[in-house]
Amino acid sequence: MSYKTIIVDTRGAVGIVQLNRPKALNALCAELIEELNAALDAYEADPEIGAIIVTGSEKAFAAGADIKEMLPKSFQDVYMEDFISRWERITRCKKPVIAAVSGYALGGGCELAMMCDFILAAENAKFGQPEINLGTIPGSGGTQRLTRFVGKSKAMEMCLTGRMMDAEEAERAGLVSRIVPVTDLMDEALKVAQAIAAKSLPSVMMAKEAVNAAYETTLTQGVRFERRLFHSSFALDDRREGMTAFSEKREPQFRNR
Ligand code: CO8
Repeated sequence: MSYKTIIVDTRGAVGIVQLNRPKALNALCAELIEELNAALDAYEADPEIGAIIVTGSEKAFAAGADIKEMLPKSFQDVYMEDFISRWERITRCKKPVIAAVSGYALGGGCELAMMCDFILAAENAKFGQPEINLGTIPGSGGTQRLTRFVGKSKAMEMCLTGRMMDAEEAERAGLVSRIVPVTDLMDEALKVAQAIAAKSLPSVMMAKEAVNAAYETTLTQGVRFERRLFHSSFALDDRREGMTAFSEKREPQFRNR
């Protein structure tokens, strides 16, 4: 399938989506979101793919929702079409999704990165929720996810002032998993995605589901959910293979079942 606003590529078991509207700093328009969702559907359905990377350009992961597209919309328009609900498809991916962020991740761009499973940041990455400067507020989880990642004080300051956070501050605050040099970003993202894709996919999916449950449940419920998934993993051939390989001092041969 050919796309106009994204570039897709696969490297072994890793599916890559590169946001590609360079003239608009990858501003997220409706067409881009539909294409991103289609690419995610295809990677989810492809048994050869074990991990997905979403990235942008060196200058911008994404500078937010497309302001020019939003400008003429009325309350009725956004309310009736439930504007932005289509943007959250990425949160329903069962396969792991890594955001490789270089440059600006602002507004919806920051929200999109936070919807991924973790964020790998280049040294020049800048995160922010500048919607307040446009007379509006974050609309796709910015006030909620950012607060869970970095705590109330920082999230509140960023949402009320529109201040950007650089990569170092984002790493200190727990928003990104780690920082790498700009030129190494894709190599590092691929390395970590390939390492994940080499594991047993059903156990990767269980681990992802369990970590995500930490955001939705109490500790007691979360631990119980984790225990049930842990027990379920004993039904996997891959669990037997992993433990057998350890005992036999060899690498496991996972078959995703
Ligand atoms: N929408 C549309 N066009 C944009 C956007 C955007 N968000 N950001 C940049 N562009 C365009 C500019 O208009 C410009 O186009 P042109 O050359 O035709 O004038 C081009 O990209 C280059 O931009 P600049 O000349 O401004 O580049 P600078 O390097 O000077 O500045 C900045 C870079 C600081 C990133 C600046 O472009 C900027 O402030 N952009 C807007 C950032 C912003 O406010 N983002 C929040 C948008 S609102 C939002 O995201 C709501 C979220 C809703 C939920 C989304 C769900 C995922």
